[in-house]
Amino acid sequence: MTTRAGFIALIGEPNAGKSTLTNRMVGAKVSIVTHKVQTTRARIRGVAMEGDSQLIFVDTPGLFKPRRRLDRAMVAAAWGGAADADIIVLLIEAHRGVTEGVERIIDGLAELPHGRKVALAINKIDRVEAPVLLALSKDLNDRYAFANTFMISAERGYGVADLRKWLAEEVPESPWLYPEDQIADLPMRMIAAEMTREKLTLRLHQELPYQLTVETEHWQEREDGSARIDQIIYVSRDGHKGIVLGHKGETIKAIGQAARAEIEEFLGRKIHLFLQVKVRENWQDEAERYSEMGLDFKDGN
Ligand SMILES: Nc1nc2c(ncn2[C@@H]2O[C@H](COP(=O)(O)OP(=O)(O)OP(=O)(O)O)[C@@H](O)[C@H]2O)c(=O)[nH]1
Ligand SMILES: [Mg+2]
Repeated sequence: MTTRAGFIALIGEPNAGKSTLTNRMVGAKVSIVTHKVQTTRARIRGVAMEGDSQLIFVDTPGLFKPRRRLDRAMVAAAWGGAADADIIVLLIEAHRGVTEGVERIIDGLAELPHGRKVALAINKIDRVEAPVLLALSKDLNDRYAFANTFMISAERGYGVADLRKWLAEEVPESPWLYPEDQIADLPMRMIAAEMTREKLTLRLHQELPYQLTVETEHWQEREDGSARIDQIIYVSRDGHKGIVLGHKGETIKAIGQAARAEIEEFLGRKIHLFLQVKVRENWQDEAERYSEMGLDFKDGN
């Protein structure tokens, strides 16, 4: 049997649907998804099998004009993921078309190692009519020599099977790189922290989700098969702590319940989740916070 395996980087503007597509390909939620931009902060690998091919999807942070140190580290992680991959899939939002951000990304593609294969996936086709799609596809293919173009809805699953089949043929001949039953390449403590960050992002407004980070501090297995997980939510201001806690601690309680339910579902066993909020004014300038997130601190320079 000839086996194949390769890394497929999913890149695009924030909110394009990269994490949704990763999860759909893997068949499980390995990367968090919200309706807000800049949800994913580091590279997250999800593993999928298609026939004799192992497809390792590299979900990346969205590409945007970075301002803060954290932004720069995120964008560097995304381009780094693209540079290391066997195949790149650029996700575009069908209803937004060729934005300034998309133009900038296409310019960036020219700087990748020569001969890198890039496919185009126009996502969210459930939101537009067919003629719009055809015009958009032509416009984008005039701008860059994509190896192939797919029209998909990551959320509903349209067109995803075609994309997956094509990728399975395109990845290089290689032994499989992960055990067949592995679906993610991210420590469980990080996945658990991400799940809590997702609930915080969904629940808190405006800038606050961007001003916090979550870390799993302790993970203790218990004899009854359950686990106790202690996490710290770092916020940058005293006022933020109050908002995260909420009146009589109601906000943090709801967030904790939602996160626990999701971690339990992922692990298939009982979890006791304890959340603590700490004010750490300069967490965005601390190298350790970045390594906990899976980012390179130096990239933020
Ligand atoms: N209508 C529609 N919505 C979609 C589709 N795919 C993703 N979405 C929604 O788009 C939003 C962003 O999805 P994500 O998967 O978090 O996007 P992302 O590219 O990972 O975003 P960042 O991590 O912020 O870069 C979510 O609300 C998704 O539910 C789709 O095919 N159709
Ligand atoms: Mg994402």
